[in-house]
Amino acid sequence: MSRPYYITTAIHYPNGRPHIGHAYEMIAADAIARFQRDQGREVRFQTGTDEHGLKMVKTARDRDMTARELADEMSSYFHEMADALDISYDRFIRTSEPDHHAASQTIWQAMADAGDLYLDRYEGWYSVRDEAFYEEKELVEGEGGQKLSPQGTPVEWTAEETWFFRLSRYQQPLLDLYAAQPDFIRPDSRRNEIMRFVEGGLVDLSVSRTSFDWGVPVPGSPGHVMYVWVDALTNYLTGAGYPNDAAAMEKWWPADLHLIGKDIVRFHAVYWPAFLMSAKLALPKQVFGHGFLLNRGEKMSKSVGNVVDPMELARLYGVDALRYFLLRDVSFGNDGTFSDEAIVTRANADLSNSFGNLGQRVCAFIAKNLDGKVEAGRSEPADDALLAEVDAACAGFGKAFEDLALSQGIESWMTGVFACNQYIDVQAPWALRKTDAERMHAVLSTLLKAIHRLALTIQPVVPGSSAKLIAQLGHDPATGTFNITAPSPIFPRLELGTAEEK
Ligand code: ME8
Repeated sequence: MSRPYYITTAIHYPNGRPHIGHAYEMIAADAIARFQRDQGREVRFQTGTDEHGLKMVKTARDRDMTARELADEMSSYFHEMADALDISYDRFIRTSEPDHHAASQTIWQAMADAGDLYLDRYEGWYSVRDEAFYEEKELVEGEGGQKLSPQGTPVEWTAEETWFFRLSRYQQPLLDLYAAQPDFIRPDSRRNEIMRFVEGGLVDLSVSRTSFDWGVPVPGSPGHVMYVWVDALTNYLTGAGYPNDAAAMEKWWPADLHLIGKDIVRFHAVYWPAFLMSAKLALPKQVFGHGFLLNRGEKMSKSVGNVVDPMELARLYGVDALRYFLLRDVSFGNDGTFSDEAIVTRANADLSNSFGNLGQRVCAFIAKNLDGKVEAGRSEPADDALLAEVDAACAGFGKAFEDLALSQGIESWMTGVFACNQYIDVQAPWALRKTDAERMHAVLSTLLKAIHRLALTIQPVVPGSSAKLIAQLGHDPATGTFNITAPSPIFPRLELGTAEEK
């Protein structure tokens, strides 16, 4: 029995509509989840929305609505996007849900019982945009001497009575963790950054707020709601059945992978393991900080006006073309850039012209001339050689995906597609029809096996299209034969769609 696999994305702030960065994270996590299911593992995959905190309160106030109304409206767009992009989540969690409040209050109590919480007065800098506290020494100077967070967001001076978490106690345990489990934080650049931060010393963390009430109430402390990151991180436990479902916890916790963006690694690799150690819960196996997507090399922002709606891209180019592009063209862990041209070029080169064309030519020929079926025919060594090459390409995909090297995995898979196209050129099955039908059958049957294998392998990346292709092949697992009926093109050639054509 293989072990169950629990994977999570960050939960997204529903203070606005989802953008392409959110879509990217869901797509990457989905491809990993689907890959793990293909390996025979039972997978739990969670995504959702992070609905508390000052940012939600302020955005709602600006829009003349309550935070709950804002959360309800915006969360539904994230939920719809997840469905539209074929994200195979098991739970879409909303932190305003009652079971999540219960989980957050339980972990809070466990940290209190450990003696790690105390009441004091907080005075310091807070960035609403990052929902983060910063030390004076971390701040940078913006235009006109304005103080900014290291992420470049505005900070405001905050002074209020709050609960503190004894983060300072966990400096050495955290450093020990990074040393004992070098894979706890990936990629290495993120790991180094976090180690430097923790080596620099940790100050206790303010973990409650009294200036607003949109959050999880602190147990036994009227007027205090939890700092949004305390409850946000706890979503991963809520999804695993904490605290009441011991069987689910036993099965799913600790999580195998928290997939998040590079800007929030500190919360996941410092605060989160410290909270869990304090509450005497097992630590997640890995935190992976993916890179940021840039629009034609530029950071996206509302003020620049270059924020891209992922649903629009999916509508223009198709969900699978978008998924394929993002996973193939961005080296996982690094920043990546996108543009309409780049999506169209990649999808046409790999999906339409290479893999799609291969499937379409072979299927259409067999449907038209052979009534959808091929016989074993007379095989030659070149046939087994091709299947071996395709097997190696697919094994390379698996090995790379196991290691979260998603783009390299797809590159490896593509070598199998190229091998098939070369084989067609050399074997020329269309010509054999008149000269050597027995040999033609062997060539086509080899190609069907290869295409089937390639379609199964790439399924985590382009699930909808692979499923269509696999259905079209009419594979009978009992006999290993194929029966092709009504083949239709699966990867259409894309044209550049511009915003004006909407
Ligand atoms: O940080 N490219 O939510 P969020 C790629 N609620 N990824 C991007 C991106 C971009 N341009 N912009 C953002 C939060 N992301 C918290 C998380 S988890 C317990 C709480 C990623 O909506 C970002 O790095 O600001 C994060 O992983 C995710 O989108 C949600 O960002």
